[in-house]
Amino acid sequence: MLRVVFAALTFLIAAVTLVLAISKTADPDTQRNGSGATWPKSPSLISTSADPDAQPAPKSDDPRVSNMQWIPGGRFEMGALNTVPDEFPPHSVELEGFWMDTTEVTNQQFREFVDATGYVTTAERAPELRSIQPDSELANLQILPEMNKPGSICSLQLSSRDDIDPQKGAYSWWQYVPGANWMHPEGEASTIADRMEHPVVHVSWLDTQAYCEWAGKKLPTEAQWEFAARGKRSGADYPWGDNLKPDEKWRHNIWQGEFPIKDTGEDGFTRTAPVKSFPANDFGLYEITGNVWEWCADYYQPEYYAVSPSKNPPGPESSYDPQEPDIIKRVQRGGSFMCSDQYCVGYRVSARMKGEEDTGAFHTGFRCVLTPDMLQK
Ligand SMILES: [Ca+2]
Ligand SMILES: [Ca+2]
Repeated sequence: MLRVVFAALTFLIAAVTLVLAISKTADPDTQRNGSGATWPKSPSLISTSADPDAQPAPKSDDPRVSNMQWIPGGRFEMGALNTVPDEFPPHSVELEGFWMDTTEVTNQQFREFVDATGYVTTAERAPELRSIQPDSELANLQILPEMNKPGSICSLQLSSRDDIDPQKGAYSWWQYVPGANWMHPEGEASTIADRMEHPVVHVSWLDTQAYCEWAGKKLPTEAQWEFAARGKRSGADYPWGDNLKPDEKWRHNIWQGEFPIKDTGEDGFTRTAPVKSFPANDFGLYEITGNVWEWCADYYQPEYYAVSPSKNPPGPESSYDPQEPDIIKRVQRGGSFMCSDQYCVGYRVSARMKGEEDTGAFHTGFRCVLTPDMLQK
């Protein structure tokens, strides 16, 4: 029995490496302004051809679509210039229409799934290495005995910058917490009793597959996710446009204040927010950015955009993260309440993240899609 601690550490490394990637590639003069993150623009982005009136949703009595939004097919420019290398190159993608969950999957919905199936999430099981590439030498690693307990990854509350150990870096605040899981988001003493309409967290990609099988849905491809998040605003930084804080109002749940010392909660929340706390995007999707990261179906490869097919791209056939080639990773999108303009800026609609597929965290959840071919006949 091996795994979770190592998985936790690799997840954290992924977060740190994204930050490093941004710091290396972004021009500080154009990365931010006083009101938040403003990024160089991709020139000549084509307009999305998505038009709800042009492609109405197929008529269906299927109950699964009752809490979903129809995302009409269309063509859009996926990716971005001058941001993080794995968002390059911007490329034209054409998608067929699909339905997407109106909100992130909530604790209430996940409770119904667990009650119906008895499913036990990876965070509740004994640690085990499940996301190692075949034939990797890492398969022989052993987890430290003191860490060999069920649990998941949480961010600790720091009291000052002095709490950051230069040797440990991000590990100063990200830690593996025994007993943390979807029912106990901050550890054994915490509860979701008053958070049933919050997004479920601490779910691994493997957990999402079990949920999808029960719900008769599937995870979005990365292309479906970005198309849906952009709405009809091709080329914009955020689902609503290019201004992070239009009319001085926060439009999604992210981090305000000095990261990672003090989240002022100016947007109303310092942890997860109940779904539908912020305005929906053009397609009627709530919290598509911010609140919690959302798992996608795709394996992660940083250079996939250079070879991606233009129509309904399914993602690469295998995982390859050059920074950790032995680890099998899947894509995450949209950023979370932990994202700051001083840090990962993962709430941009083109921003990509990666996670070990058997590892969740207290800021990671998901939402599902349904395609017309999946409708009940
Ligand atoms: Ca917040
Ligand atoms: Ca989200």
